[in-house]
Amino acid sequence: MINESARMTHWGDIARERLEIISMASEAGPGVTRLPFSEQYEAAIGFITSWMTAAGCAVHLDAAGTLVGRRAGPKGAGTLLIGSHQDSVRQGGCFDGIMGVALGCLALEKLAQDRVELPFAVEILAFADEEGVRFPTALMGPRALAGTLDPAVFAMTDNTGQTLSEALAQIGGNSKVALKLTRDNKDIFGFLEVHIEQGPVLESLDAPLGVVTAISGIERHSVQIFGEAGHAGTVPMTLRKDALRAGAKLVEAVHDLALRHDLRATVGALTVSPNVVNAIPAQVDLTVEIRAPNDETREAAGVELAEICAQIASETGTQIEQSRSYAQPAVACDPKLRALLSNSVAQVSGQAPDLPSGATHDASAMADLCPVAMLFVRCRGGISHSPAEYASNADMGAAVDALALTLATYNRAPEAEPVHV
Ligand code: HGY
Ligand code: MN
Ligand code: MN
Repeated sequence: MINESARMTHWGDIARERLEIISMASEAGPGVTRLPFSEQYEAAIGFITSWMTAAGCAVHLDAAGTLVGRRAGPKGAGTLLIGSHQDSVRQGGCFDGIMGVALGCLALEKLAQDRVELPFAVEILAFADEEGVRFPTALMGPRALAGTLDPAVFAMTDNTGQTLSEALAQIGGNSKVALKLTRDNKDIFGFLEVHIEQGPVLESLDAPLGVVTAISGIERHSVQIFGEAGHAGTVPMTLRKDALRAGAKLVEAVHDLALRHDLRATVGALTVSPNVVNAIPAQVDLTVEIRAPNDETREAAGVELAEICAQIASETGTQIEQSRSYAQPAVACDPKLRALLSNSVAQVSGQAPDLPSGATHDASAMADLCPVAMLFVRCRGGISHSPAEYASNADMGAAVDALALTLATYNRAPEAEPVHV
């Protein structure tokens, strides 16, 4: 359990209050469900605008649906970007993504309160779609800024048949203009993302904060298994072509694949048709997601998945179609920004553990624009993508202090490696 430190953190309390309020910008049901370009997304825009304004920023919504809060700096001094995503998974927690936006704004508020002038501009970015839950794509906002956005994504549809382009236009975005949002990387000298760890490492170290070394790569496969519908009472077991039996074999085989390659692999979504008690499943559609800090390992596992599908198809008399629908390379965090963050974290919390991120983030795509670094905040029980997700006020307050210190000391970047206290 997290032993709440005695330290009452003014900033952590404000963060809690703001996150509790914005968590109501959600569909009904357990936890937070805030999908991109939905009415919940638009409700959240109002709250985040007030946070950014309180942080002394001029606020605008860009054509990709990213809310941008800019606090100007001396002319030509360059810009440091801070941000994360405001969307959530279905029935997710109150912290994933949005906490990074809230704490970024509070760090600017703290600096203003401490009368610290920054020798550069800062932008707080609230990206619209990091989770990729509504459309079969993700990271549109950071990719627009990095100039790596694939125009084909705008034709992708959600489960109602609405295209990404239509959904974006509904909130005032514009897919054509979004393709022209590429930032000049000479002006942008870094992107910092604060994020709940979504894992148990910091809690196991009794550390409130940690600094990310690298972000795992990810690939997603869609699999369709075609069997033969039939009467559950009359078709002998030996004559069946049961799509769900093949699916069950595949779920187990994916688990074993992950153990063999020491990576993470998940069958997260699965549908059965006709999905009735007295008919043999004729078709199963499922997704396989593979993640690893090393791209070669991940890609080798992706190739092996195809062989596994072929093997199961012949064992069960079914037909299996599998294709890779999404891929994102692993990203190393920038050594200089990491050193800066580590020094601040060490000063604020007495220790600065390094750790990799198994989850992917907006920083994964921002790395195509500029150096990136991530500050992790302890996550109770390592639980995330769940209503039970929790970060303490004390830890969020420590993150605000560490982020503010990092901004204030940016120009005195340490030459040495990160300080380990
Ligand atoms: O899936 C992820 O790693 C991120 O939460 N979108
Ligand atoms: Mn997430
Ligand atoms: Mn996230």
